[in-house]
Amino acid sequence: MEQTLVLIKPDGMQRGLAGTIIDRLERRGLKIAGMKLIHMDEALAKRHYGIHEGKPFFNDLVSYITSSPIIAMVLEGPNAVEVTRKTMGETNAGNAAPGTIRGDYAITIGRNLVHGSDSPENAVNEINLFFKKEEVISYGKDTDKWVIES
Ligand code: IDP
Ligand code: MG
Repeated sequence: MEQTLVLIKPDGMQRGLAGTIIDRLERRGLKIAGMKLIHMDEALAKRHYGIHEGKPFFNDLVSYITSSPIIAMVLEGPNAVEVTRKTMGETNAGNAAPGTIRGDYAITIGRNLVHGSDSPENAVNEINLFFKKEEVISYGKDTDKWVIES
């Protein structure tokens, strides 16, 4: 089953939206396969956002993501990467559709509450960056058959 990395960013934590964000994703049918509270350091931030190095917002992005503890999660489900990003809404929260996490709780691109991997390949790399193998647990739930037809 596909997995993705989700981060509840510092604004989500500071605004007390962690429970709401987890609730949205969990109720969608995604299963929590890993979860931890961490305070990202600069080195981890630069690795995680390495693709954006050199862009005008890069330094602010690193400051922002290291400014408070965050929750890192591995979520699992069919098409988990795309389903998570659709549930999150557009990167620029000001354009995000109502009904999405960003569209309901955020209004700018620089404080958009949540991160989700953008491809299955990147999801594997990002999960390995944040989680040891034994910290990610795949398990069945009695409700699985009511969420995913077999
Ligand atoms: P994503 O988080 O939706 O995948 P990316 O383009 O990968 O979006 O950008 C990573 C993060 O960098 C965004 O979520 C946002 O926090 C920040 N970011 C991207 N573009 C801008 C910008 O133009 N100004 C400020 N921050 C930005
Ligand atoms: Mg991205």
